[in-house]
Amino acid sequence: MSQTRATPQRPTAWWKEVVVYQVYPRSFNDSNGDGIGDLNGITAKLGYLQQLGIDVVWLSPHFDSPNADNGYDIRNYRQVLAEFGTMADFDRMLEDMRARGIELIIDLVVNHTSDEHVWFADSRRSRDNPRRDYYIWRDGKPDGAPPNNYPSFFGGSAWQLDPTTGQYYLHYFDVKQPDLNWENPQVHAEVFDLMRFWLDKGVAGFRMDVIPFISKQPGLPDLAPDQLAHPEFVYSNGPQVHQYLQRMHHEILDPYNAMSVGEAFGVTLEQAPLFTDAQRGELSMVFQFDVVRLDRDNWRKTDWTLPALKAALARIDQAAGLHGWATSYLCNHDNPRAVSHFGDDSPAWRERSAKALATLVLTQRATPFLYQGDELGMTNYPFQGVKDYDDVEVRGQWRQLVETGRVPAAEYLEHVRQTSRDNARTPMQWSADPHGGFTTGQPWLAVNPNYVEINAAAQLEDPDSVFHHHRRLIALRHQTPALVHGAYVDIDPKHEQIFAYTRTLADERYLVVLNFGTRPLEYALPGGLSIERAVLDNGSGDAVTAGATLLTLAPWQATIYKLD
Ligand code: ISL
Ligand code: CA
Repeated sequence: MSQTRATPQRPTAWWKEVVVYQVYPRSFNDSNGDGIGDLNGITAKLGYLQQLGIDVVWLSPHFDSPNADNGYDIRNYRQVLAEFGTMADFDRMLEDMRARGIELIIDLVVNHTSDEHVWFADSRRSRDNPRRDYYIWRDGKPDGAPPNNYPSFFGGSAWQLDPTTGQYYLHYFDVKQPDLNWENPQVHAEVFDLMRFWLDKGVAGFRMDVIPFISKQPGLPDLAPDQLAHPEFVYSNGPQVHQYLQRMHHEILDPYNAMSVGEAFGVTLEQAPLFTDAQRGELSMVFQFDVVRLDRDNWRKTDWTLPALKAALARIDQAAGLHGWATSYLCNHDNPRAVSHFGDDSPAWRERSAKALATLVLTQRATPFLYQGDELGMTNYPFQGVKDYDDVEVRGQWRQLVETGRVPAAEYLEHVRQTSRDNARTPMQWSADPHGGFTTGQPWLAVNPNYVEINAAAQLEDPDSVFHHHRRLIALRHQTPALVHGAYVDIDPKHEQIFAYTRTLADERYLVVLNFGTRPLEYALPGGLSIERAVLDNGSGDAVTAGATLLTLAPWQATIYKLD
């Protein structure tokens, strides 16, 4: 679909109409055989993305970085990571994307930088360095302990003692990711300047990494015991966050009519409208964690039920309300693969359940975000020992939980196998060639051995593939305003296996019915609904007759119906 770039003159919220595809550059496509994905590799696959029909690419960090957290630790915001290519490669990629009607949003990581960023190198040099207050420095306790009990998400304390000046600096994530001090107006100026740099190159907006964290609690008091397990609820609730975002909107996002999606880690559904209500002038939309973290207690995997999933989605829709907007996603680079997490990745049901999940993601009243490989039904990786993992989060948790004897290794590995971020970071599976056609070299992270069966080349040739079902769903969404803007009503929230909801815009009414399971069952439509016709299903539905009110649902059937 050709999508002309939003221009400052365009008043419409163009970002409500798009389907976004997230590219994790390290794992997308390697064009020069060094085993690492790169920008030219992305450019080589733009025809594939155009065929899929997506409108926007969200590119995970492509900036110069020492890769302590795979690029979420930026050393130079205006330089492309050497392993990914050059600025000329970036410009060529962006030009080719836009020639194909694809917009690009990039990852704005400004809660923290790399400790190798020149700002931090200066800041740590002396207590009176002009850039000292770019970061958050505090004296330790009189006994030398850290300033407070804040934990890092990657294990250990969120404070690191820096011997040069004898003070601690704050890092919510890795020790190599010092938090920026947003109370310092110079930090605002530096961030707004780098945002302009990329917007002036033609980038259409930003995904904003843990953006609610940028405002810190005054005085940085200790967390209470019940807050320690989930510090994100405190970190995301600082007093200035909305002022900072309203300033960013006023100075940058609004003048450029830029799309902005905030990673709202720790933001409750009651708080979400404060970020997305268009009348407040902050962000276009946010990622909520209520679905992807439904079955998570920190590093532990817990169970989930379909009614709980449905309730979370209904609350996300309500939180968007009339003046806000939401995102719809089941996977990203921080989560396990959608079909392994919420579907059934057994050989019998993987494809059909992957199509059912795609139907769910692509028919919400929200901007859908697909993660690279979702469109192929790629699955979690068969991790064995801790050495199979690359993720700094796993390494930190292993040190904190297993090496201290708090958690038996086998127990930790059983949970992290299911929840690890590395599940989604294994390389894209392009073909049945060695390493899935991702690289002609040695991949930086092992390719899932099931690439022989699950790969893009095979699916492009198979009209019933997961890929082509995504393509049909995206095309349907593009031509059906009710599936974008229509009111969302879950018509059977308590049902344990059926997910059924309507999307209504004026006199256009659609019904989406998903059978979340392998049990076939009869389903009598509640509320006097009757069907006009089936519009699109995942190859398992029966042909319903007009006026039908009783459905016979096959295992993992996913059907979109037009209602009378
Ligand atoms: O590990 C998590 C919290 O326990 C993840 O949910 C993740 O770290 C969190 O959602 C924040 O994610 C973002 O910021 C991190 C980076 O590691 C993630 O990849 C990024 O998406 C620090 O930049
Ligand atoms: Ca490469």
